[in-house]
Amino acid sequence: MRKTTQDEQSLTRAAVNGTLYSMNVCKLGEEVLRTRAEPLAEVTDETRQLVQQMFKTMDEENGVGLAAPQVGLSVRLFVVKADDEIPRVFINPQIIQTSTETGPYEEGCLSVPGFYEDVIRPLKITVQALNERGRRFTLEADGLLARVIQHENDHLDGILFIDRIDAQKKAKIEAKFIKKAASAAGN
Ligand code: K1U
Ligand code: ZN
Repeated sequence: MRKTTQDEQSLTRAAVNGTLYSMNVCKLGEEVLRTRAEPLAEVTDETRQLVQQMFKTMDEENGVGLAAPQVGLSVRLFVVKADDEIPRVFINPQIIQTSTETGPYEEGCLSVPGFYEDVIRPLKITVQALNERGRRFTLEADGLLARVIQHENDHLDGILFIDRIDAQKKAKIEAKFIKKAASAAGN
């Protein structure tokens, strides 16, 4: 029998019995957040179950997006529910165009809770991806939607929003985060 990879096993665990479980969100310091994720080979019922669990987790955490590496799965998939409240799924996404016009927006991240910083990014993008039925689509986005898609797409490449801010601010956040995590662990 072919050996399954850790990701395939995790995907299976996420879909046990068809029951919707929310998932733990990985935090700054965990290796999976710094790993380039692999494309998803096919879109199956298991993928759709994972997508539902990711939406449930995102809603419970009051997020507007969530990428698979944030729930410990190193695959190229993310979900977004921005200000229009439309749930959108992006599998093997590619940002094929970005506007030359850029601007700041105060970003947060469920993997770096409690910290917010202005990040400068293109204001408009065009993205191509597969949806949860495995169909290819192209989307032009601006506003919060464009912002969140870029933030989530970064997660697939092991990039966090703190990598896109001033180095001193990043170092301060990392130090505060480590301190906060240590005190939460009772150290
Ligand atoms: O990837 C994530 O960690 C989710 C993240 C997405 C995101 C929010 C804001 C700008 C870019 C990307 C969050 O949802 S953080 C939650 C949050 O603080 C927030 C929610 C709605 C609007 C703005 C921030
Ligand atoms: Zn994030």
